[in-house]
Amino acid sequence: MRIFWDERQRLHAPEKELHNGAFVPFAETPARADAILAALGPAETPRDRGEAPLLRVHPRDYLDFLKTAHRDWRAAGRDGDAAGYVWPVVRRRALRLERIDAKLGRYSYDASTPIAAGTWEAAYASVQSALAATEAVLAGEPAAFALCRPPGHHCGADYMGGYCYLNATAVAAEAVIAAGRRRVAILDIDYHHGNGTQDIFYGRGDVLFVSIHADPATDYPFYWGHADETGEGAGEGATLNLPLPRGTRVSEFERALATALERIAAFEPDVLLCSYGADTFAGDPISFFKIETADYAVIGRRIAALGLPTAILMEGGYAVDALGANVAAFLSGF
Ligand code: Q9C
Ligand code: ZN
Repeated sequence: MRIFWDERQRLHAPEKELHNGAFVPFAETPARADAILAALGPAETPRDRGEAPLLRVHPRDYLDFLKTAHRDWRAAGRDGDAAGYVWPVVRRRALRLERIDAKLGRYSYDASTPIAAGTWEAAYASVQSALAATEAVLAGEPAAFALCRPPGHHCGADYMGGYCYLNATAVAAEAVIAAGRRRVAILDIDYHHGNGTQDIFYGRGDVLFVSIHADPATDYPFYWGHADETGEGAGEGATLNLPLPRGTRVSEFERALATALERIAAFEPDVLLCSYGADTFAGDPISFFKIETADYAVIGRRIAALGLPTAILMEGGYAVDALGANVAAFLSGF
């Protein structure tokens, strides 16, 4: 299988994140990529497809914010990584925001997504890897893998969150449509609900979003991913959320997966994009499912059995020692 990764994706390396009230080492590290590359072998560097594909999803002002945030943070006399501390939840309105702290709040929804010196460059390169894998699939590869990190599925059109700054899966979906294909299905099997991806396509009937994830009643991102979120307008019925309880093992996961795959098959998409997170692993330090390494091969095989051209885009997975084996097992199913 063709594997895409750009060395610039290493440049994103925040020091700390706020976790359960304390600052702890940032979990979404470049070492994750090292672990995956060590298990998969050499990867191809994607060709640079520019900013135009990103602009199909993300507005100009948001990209400008991401590019300049860390510089503005330093200019304000701050050390370390840029992070917001106030969010415009009440009586929100369009304001011309100058102060970096105001912009950080405007363009984010949580406190676990700091901006370091290399964040823009890395997130941009991560999307380029996703576009390369998508193009390979459009050109006839049955499946391709993009080692996207930073990940993307919590990021909306104009907000970052959950370690995500640009939504690579959403940009890939729009690239598929721009290439003249009619329908795209997204299957998100990260432990956490892909709220950013859902939000971007919530009103769209040509992009099906199906997600299996930890019940947001107990797990991040809490406010989205509930079973009664089904889309709106032209997108009514084109969102399917299958929340599962903490402690879920592969047998229950497979039941939800069967439901997900049935819906995807009925949608008859031209391309499948799989937002794959290995944080469903039993040993994941921040998650609570009980999937084992060998299970991922079975899950991969079930998805591959749809027979759809499939781009697999990396999301979460924080048990670094097992991450390479988990990703390799999943890809082996294809
Ligand atoms: N106390 C992805 O897997 N932090 N993002 C949770 C819980 C955010 C995970 C903190 C987790 C985001 C792509
Ligand atoms: Zn996750």
